[in-house]
Amino acid sequence: MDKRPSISNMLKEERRFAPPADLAAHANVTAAAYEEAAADRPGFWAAQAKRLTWATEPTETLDWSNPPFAKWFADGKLNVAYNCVDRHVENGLGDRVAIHFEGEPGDTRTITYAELQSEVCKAANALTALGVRSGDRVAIYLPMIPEAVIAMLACARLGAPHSVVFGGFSADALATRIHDADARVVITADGGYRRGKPSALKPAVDEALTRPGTEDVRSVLVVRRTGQQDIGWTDGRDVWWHEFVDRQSDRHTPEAFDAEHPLFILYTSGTTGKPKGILHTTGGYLTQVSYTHHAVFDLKPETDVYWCTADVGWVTGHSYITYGPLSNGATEVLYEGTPDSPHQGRWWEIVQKYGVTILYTAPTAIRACMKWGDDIPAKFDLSSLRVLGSVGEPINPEAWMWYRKHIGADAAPIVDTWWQTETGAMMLSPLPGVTDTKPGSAQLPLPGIAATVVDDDANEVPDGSGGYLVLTEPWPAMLRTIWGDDQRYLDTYWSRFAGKYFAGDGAKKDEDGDIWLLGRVDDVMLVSGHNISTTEVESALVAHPKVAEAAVVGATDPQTTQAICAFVILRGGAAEDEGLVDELRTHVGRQLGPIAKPKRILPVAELPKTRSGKIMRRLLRDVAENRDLGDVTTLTDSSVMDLIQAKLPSAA
Ligand code: 6R9
Repeated sequence: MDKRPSISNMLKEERRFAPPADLAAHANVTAAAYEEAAADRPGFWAAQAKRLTWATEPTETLDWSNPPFAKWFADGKLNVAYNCVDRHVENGLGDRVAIHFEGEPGDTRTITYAELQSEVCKAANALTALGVRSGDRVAIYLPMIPEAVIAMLACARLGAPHSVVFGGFSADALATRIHDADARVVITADGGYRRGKPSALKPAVDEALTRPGTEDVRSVLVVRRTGQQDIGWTDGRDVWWHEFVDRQSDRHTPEAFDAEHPLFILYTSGTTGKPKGILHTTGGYLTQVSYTHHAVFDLKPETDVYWCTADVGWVTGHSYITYGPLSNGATEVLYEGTPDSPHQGRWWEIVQKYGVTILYTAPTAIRACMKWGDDIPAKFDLSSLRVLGSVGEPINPEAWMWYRKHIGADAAPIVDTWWQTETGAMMLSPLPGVTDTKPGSAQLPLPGIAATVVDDDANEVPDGSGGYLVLTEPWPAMLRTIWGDDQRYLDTYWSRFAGKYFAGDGAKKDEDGDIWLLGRVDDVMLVSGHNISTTEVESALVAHPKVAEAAVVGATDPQTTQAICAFVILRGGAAEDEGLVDELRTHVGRQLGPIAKPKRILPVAELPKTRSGKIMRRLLRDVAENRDLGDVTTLTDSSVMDLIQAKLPSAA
């Protein structure tokens, strides 16, 4: 077999931003954390585990006797909901706001920690009354409303692993996930608000429960969110939350579970094959999400107002809406809707209204805001913001600069956090009070994490070269397996490089040894013998003042193996004139070298995205190669593909 050359390192980025002096002076975590962790990694994590309140303190830290099946803190016992709720109330913080809820239509709810405690207790009592016992699986299919967080915590309180299914998924996707996890109860709502309209959820549950493999679901607990939908009702199976949960006692004694007790299963969409049920457990997971939320956002729970814009249906919502912030006693915003309903300044209006200090969002949203124009955030007072986070995709340096300048007033540090559903918690990120940040780079493993970049033969690449991102030591929040499929766990993550976790992402080390993510390995393009990263070409395109967003793919080409084909979205106001394509090709050539010049460039109105906002390059490759489109079910909006195909002169 031909040995593939390593991924090229073409993009050079010289800009550096030092942490603000007063943030650095009062930072939760300093450079000493790296040294402590390097000297004794398990000892470092054992110290972080003390952030939690254990019913039985662990004496063991890591059991790696049967790799890659890890056990962390195995002889410790704790209750996750107690750690996220009750202990704060016991510590006198019952009146602190846990959640500022903002519904899309503008309705609001303020929930203190004391109120959260009674809501979670009532929900736990309700689930118990529905027969849920420790170890039973519960599916949660809800919009972004407080009950989503309450339901997760109620399950955690009972030791009943939840499987949250994103509310935008179809009845089929829901049925597959209910079946795979063998869930017995489903928690849902009549509907939610999306782009100014009520959008139904319950009918999808009814449909899912007609599919084979879901017969064992005995109860469906239904939140009345919109009250505007006619919904079907199955007596004896369906119960209203407001009738059944609200009449339960608001007292409930939490039971302590083993640190390795399953906490949740979360399915990764995955581009091929059946979705993988990623299994996370209790003590190690909570330790790492709590620590990283404290360290990476420099959270000061007394004064900060934190907002993560993700959906609880994704891992970012699990770890950085529910478990991380609440275990730290944070005050957070929970927003139901989309960034442009009813207007394109909605997010900035929310930041201003609640005085948000820490914002955690995704590059796709930042690029959308760039496209809508600088004048929109400029209308709002964003001066409360002091730390900005990014997650989900590589952030193009120009999007990073825009985020810093137009949202962060050229002062707030940006933490670009690399991690995955599988890693459970953040793995690579700058620290806001320590790191000199570089636009577009996740930079370095967090204290206690070991990661590097290797070549095809598993050798670490020298600084200045590209390869594959691997994790070289076990970490507390790591997935424990794929639910019901240990072999797939071994094959997917641990077989590519012996003894190392293969993340599936391309990456490079720059001259300082800092790590840059280069996109999924499956998307890397082979052009005339060079492996070229999609991320670098996209970033070069986004660096042109007329481009807001870009997606590039390698399309089969008789001369060069693959040819670079770029789809670009222009910034508000930029015209699609004749010279544009040449101008962009020249610009990329100048930024990265002639080899990276796209052969074709197509301005488009939208790009195909997964429901969590990641660009789906596979579909664009199908278009560029004039193939029939593959599976489009995970797309947010499948009509964008028709628009893109219509633009292609060669398409049928
Ligand atoms: C948290 C989350 C994981 C994949 C991951 C990578 C991409 C996430 C990133 C990033 C570059 C970052 N990714 N964060 N790429 N820089 N800061 O998104 O989990 O949905 O499982 O996706 O997302 O490709 O492998 P998940």
